[in-house]
Amino acid sequence: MTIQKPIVKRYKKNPILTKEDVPYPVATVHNAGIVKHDGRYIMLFRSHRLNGRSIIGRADSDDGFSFTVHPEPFLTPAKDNIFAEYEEFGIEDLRICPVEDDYLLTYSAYSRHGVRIALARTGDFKKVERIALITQADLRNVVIFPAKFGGRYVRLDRPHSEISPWSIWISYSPDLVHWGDSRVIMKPVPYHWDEMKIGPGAPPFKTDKGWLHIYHGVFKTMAGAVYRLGAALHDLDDPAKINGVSDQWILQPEAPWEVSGYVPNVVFTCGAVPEDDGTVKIYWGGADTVMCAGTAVIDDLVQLCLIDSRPPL
Ligand code: BMA
Repeated sequence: MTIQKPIVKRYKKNPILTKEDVPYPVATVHNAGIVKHDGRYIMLFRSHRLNGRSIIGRADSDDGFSFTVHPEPFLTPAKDNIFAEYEEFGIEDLRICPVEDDYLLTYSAYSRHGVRIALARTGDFKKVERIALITQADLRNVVIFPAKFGGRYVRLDRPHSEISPWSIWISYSPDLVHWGDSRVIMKPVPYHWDEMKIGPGAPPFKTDKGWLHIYHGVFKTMAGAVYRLGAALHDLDDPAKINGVSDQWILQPEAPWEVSGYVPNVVFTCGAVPEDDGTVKIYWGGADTVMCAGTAVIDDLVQLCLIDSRPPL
């Protein structure tokens, strides 16, 4: 089988969304979660406000490339109860996880206490209900699998550590609020493109060979960190088991708005939409400044994981 080159084909009219498209004052548009809901693409993107703290906006599209931003932000830091204390410094990098006819929204909640993950739920993208703060500090990048396993919800997460390079862990929950049985399942590889740290990216989606997870990996250079995207294939019945991780990255910063911007040399994903024609639309923030899109053939990503594999641990 021949794999399409490049593996991820950039949309010709990237970037697909910039701060100029947003009708309220923001400095950036990036790291968006995205799903197809009732035949339309809904994007929940992060923006830095002009005070440096982040909020989440909403943009809609019929074709997955051309988006219109709603006049008001979708989600801003909570004003009351426990969420207000932990979202004080802003909310970032939201993922939309389709689970049981609903959408679970996971996002980083920043405060003077560090960064932790909050979980909210929506069915229609109009009413949003905050459910719980589901990690302590410091944890980021939580994605929840679309299916339950042994009656439990399953998530990938990424604790911070001074001892080991930041790695991808798995945790389980009976009720979305209490999480445990955590263990590490995938680590960076020394002197490899993802050697500095890795983290969950887009919520995993089902293929006939396994759950495909597009993650980010970071390499430290003399000029700063380079963020790239990679692919891992989790076992269909047991997502803690990784059946293959692509040895090569699938996307690296190359376009002018990926190599330069607020944080140079960053492609960072929070969402991908698998399509019925066997392709997947992948969305990423370029240099923490703009939103970009591209497409890949799902089978190509699966083959890379299975044939050109590096060990997960
Ligand atoms: C990570 C997160 C992301 C960001 C990336 C590159 O640590 O903060 O939100 O896109 O760094 O700056």
